[in-house]
Amino acid sequence: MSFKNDLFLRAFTDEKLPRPPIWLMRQAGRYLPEYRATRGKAGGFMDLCRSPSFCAEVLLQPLDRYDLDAAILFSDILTVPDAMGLGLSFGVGEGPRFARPLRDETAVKALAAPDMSTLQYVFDAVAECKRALTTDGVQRVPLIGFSGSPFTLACYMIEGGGSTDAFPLTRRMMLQRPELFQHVLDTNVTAVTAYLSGQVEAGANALMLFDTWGGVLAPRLYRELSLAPMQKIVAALKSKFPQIPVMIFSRGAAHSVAAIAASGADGLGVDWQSDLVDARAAAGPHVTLQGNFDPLLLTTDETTIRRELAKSQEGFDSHHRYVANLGHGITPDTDPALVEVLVQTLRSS
Ligand code: 1CP
Repeated sequence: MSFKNDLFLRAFTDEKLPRPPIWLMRQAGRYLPEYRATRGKAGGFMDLCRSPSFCAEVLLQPLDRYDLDAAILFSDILTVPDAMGLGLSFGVGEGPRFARPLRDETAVKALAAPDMSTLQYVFDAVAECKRALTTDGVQRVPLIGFSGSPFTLACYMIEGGGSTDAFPLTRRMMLQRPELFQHVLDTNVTAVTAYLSGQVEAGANALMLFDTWGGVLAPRLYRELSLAPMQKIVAALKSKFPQIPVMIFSRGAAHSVAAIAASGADGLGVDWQSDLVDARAAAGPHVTLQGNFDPLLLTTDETTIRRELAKSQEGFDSHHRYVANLGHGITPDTDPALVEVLVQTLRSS
């Protein structure tokens, strides 16, 4: 495969780059009017995810507007528990809901990794996204595939949706019925390994594990119940696909940067509540760091963005093993014009 722009993949080598590559978590999404239009055409959010051609359409929208160095598959982390039969739905203006969350022993014991054919629509979306990025055999930018982490998926599967209170039902099962919780994690490890392998086979050039909720755990439990399962996945993927970079993004886990860096992952996401300089000191020089601008900056103004970007990179070598990104996903109230300011400011850094 040849790339028109492979800067993102080169950030996973020891090469000194002319500038840091840039992409933005949730770069395709509700802040873009053209995304809202496509979603309207598709029907609901899951209808969008189930249509490879609509996925490719929204994947290209941020790339056509901004000068970005990577594309991310358009899908969601909750496709995997949906394929396990938990019954995912998205109400209008609401977060995700599962009709059959894992609330008791019977439900947990019945849980099994899904047949990957139920997720064929995601692999088809990867292949279609790849086709949409490619002209005359040359791929515009690398394509990132992704999954939720076993722990983060378990949070949604047990709670039955999002939580504003650190997933109390999930943490109660984890504390009181550790063997049941472990079964959920083990099932997720098997499912996520197969799911990400399928994405690579369909054409993904790099992989990312989104561990949005690992940071609700105390450091000891984070390492045991969030990082350890991710490490199993990373080991399996690296033995099958040694050339594919794998990144871990654990939000709120600054306490464990050194452990994440030692996990075998090629890169780690730094959240907006951490410092890049501290993360580099803890991670050492051989792991790629990605982050960590506050997504809220994209709802401020040009002067604030320029000032904060300069300050947050002081004393940090952004040309070596670094991918510029936000420290969490773009929010729906983002001003698309400020995304342009951010990208252009980073381009000249
Ligand atoms: O209404 C809509 O159109 C749906 C909004 C939306 C979008 C655009 C959801 C529902 N998911 C997505 C796409 C998505 N989700 C992507 C691909 C787009 C891109 O990055 O360009 C990715 C990588 C995700 C990952 C995801 N989904 C995470 C992990 C990353 C993170 O931001 O923390 C999580 C936690 C989810 C669950 C989810 N899906 C959607 C929502 C609103 C949520 C959060 C639910 C909650 O806990 O409140």
